[in-house]
Amino acid sequence: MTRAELCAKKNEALEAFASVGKVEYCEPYGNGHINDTFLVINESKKRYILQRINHQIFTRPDEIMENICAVTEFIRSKVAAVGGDAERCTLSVVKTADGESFYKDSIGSYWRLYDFTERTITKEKVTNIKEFCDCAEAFGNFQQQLSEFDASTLHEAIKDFHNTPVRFANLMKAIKKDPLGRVASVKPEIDFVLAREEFCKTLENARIAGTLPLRVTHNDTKLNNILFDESTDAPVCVIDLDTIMPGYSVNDFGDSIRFGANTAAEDETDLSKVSLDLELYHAYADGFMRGCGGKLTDTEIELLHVGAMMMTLECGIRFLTDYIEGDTYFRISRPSHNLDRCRTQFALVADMEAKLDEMKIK
Ligand code: ADP
Ligand code: GN1
Ligand code: MG
Repeated sequence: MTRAELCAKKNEALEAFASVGKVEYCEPYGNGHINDTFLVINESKKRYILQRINHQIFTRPDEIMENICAVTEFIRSKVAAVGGDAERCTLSVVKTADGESFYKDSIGSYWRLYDFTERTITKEKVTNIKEFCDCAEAFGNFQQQLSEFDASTLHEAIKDFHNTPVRFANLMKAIKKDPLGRVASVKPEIDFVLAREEFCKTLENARIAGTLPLRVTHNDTKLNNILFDESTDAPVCVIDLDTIMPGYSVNDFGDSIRFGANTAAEDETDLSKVSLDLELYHAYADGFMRGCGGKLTDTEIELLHVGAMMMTLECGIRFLTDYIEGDTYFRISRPSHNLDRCRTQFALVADMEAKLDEMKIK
């Protein structure tokens, strides 16, 4: 879709959310890789977040919105019951004039609207240990808040989303197809993955053996998916709820480490800057376990470091697959962006392997 088309469609969508009234401002917002996000301001200066759901990736936006409505209502009632800030503790879905949680436009794109959570900021990079520890507690707490939510009622937003052996198999398929002839140029990266085929199975094997429980998980626990209070800096709520599904707690832990305890950005091209910050890692582990309220089993705690390596390797595999397939999944802003992201992930995996003993939670 061109920018002009997107613009026309967002106006059509905004009309469906009649309660917004006259719109004064609507411009792209945030740094997400998947959905199109806009900040909307109406004539009363009330702010909203409008998103076009990427339905190439989320093939059932109706199911995603059912998940999000159920989970946010559950969290809100839990927080209200203990006298907490029910308004800001989770996302608030704005309904269309027809009472729906999303709007399907005339060309079949899906749109949703949230109240903008005021007096909050998002962060792309960790600046101090306390902030990372707070983030850990927020994601741990999110899991705890949902511990009584019946996971079997959730739709599987993306099949096999964090099933690493399936991600491995998808890479093999992409290599075989090689639609753009890129495979020859990424041989070291492919060899890196092939050497870790057995490792990819670790968590799935633990689940099959019955030692790793399935929980309601967030599945995209990046720092920028938490809103922080702009004055106190305390976490206010967890956002980006598209990928809530049954999953492993260690993967929620791991994805945060991948993104936040890396001394470099996700797409850094100078690989000498990439490493695991062990101090951040352990601060996060402490905060996460505290946030989970003692609910993690011994096996989960023993596998936390595996989750960190797994999410980093898996994300690298996904970036590499997308590079080989022609950058059809993750939004890129330069031709080799996905390859750069992949190399950063693999450099981080290599550093984690060197620090394995120090990563184990004792
Ligand atoms: P993506 O899936 O593309 O990452 P997100 O749902 O994470 O999309 O939203 C992108 C950005 O928009 C977030 O990082 C955050 O800065 C901002 N954002 C999203 N929802 C809200 C909200 N309810 N209030 C304030 N900011 C928000
Ligand atoms: C995507 O949408 P965003 O940027 O929060 C992706 C995650 C990846 C992440 C890598 C639905 O998340 O799985 O870990 O990029 N989300 C989806 O930065 O695939
Ligand atoms: Mg996000």
